[in-house]
Amino acid sequence: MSGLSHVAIKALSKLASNHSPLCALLFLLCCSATTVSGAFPQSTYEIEDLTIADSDGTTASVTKTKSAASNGAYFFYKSNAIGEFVTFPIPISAAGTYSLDVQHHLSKYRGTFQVDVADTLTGPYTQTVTMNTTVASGSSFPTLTMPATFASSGTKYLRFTANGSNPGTGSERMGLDKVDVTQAGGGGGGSGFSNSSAQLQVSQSGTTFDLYRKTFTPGPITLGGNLATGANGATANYIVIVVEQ
Ligand SMILES: [Ca+2]
Repeated sequence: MSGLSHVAIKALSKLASNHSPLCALLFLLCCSATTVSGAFPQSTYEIEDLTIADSDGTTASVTKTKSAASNGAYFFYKSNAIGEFVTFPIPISAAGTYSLDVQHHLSKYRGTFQVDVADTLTGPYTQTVTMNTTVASGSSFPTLTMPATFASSGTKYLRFTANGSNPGTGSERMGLDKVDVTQAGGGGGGSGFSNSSAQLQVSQSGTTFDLYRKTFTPGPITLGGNLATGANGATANYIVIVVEQ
């Protein structure tokens, strides 16, 4: 089953239990769809679920469960010296400028780190951003935003390198929770939607819709006009699919 079919089924399921005007729109979309092609990749990656592509060799690293973490868990990298690193592959669906939002664990047992990206596993690693925050107490999961530009689609590499100790405990360990990958521009309704590379064809005219996605936190959502700033190649209209998470 394709990712979009799964989305459509979830939308219909929601329609059956809640006859709101928004769900009626979802129903119209599902009945019109005849063909779905292309992948529908995630734009959120739980770091504890990613496969390590490279590291300095630190082996005592584990997945830790914590209710406040995204998906209830994060990846604990037991780096104990500045310069130790771990690298993960990240799929990028299209060339362009992105925001990579890295959610990480902050506590007195976490040091600081930098994030770099590369087109190949061996580098060069560039576009560095640095997480400079340490705390003496408490536990939280803040987000570090990393702008990144990719000249091509495909597998890219995200490297986390310990670059400072927690002054209270001397720890250089890293807690890595998730990465949200959002392409700048593209998608009707304004910027911030990432291109899924999937397309939707409708029966009436053979028109093709490019599918973009974005994750919102609960609350009111305002979508701009079809040709609002950030639109990329939009024409007549756009359709919204809502998937509850
Ligand atoms: Ca997580």
